[in-house]
Amino acid sequence: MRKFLTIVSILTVGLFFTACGGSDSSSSEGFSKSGKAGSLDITYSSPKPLVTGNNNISVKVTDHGKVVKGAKVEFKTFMPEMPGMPYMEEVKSLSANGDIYNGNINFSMGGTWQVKIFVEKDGKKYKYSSSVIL
Ligand SMILES: [Cu+2]
Repeated sequence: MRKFLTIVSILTVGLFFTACGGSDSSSSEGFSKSGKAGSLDITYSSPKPLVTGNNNISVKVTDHGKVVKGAKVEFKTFMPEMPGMPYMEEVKSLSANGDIYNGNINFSMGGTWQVKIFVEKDGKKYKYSSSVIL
């Protein structure tokens, strides 16, 4: 329960800063993180800051600056077992949508979530490892 209250406090502070950032453009209020999956560059983003619950996540995959289309992209989230909570995991296949792949990603609780993005293209498999804190 104390952890829950801590999370609520953090969220409240976060909302406070968001509310005070009125002059920011909407794009700067969103979420974005990038990294490498082998030779590929991966960016995953959301138009809004990530929240507990549903998030509209987009993944962009590029190969030396060129957009990679026609890949199979899976978005895995998991959280190690913690006191009072079993190991949690969800894998979602993202839908191709123009230059990006997207889907709804549900984070069922606050805390640190591990993120793995699996990309399969032309028989090759790539993996990007990341994490988010909610
Ligand atoms: Cu947990």
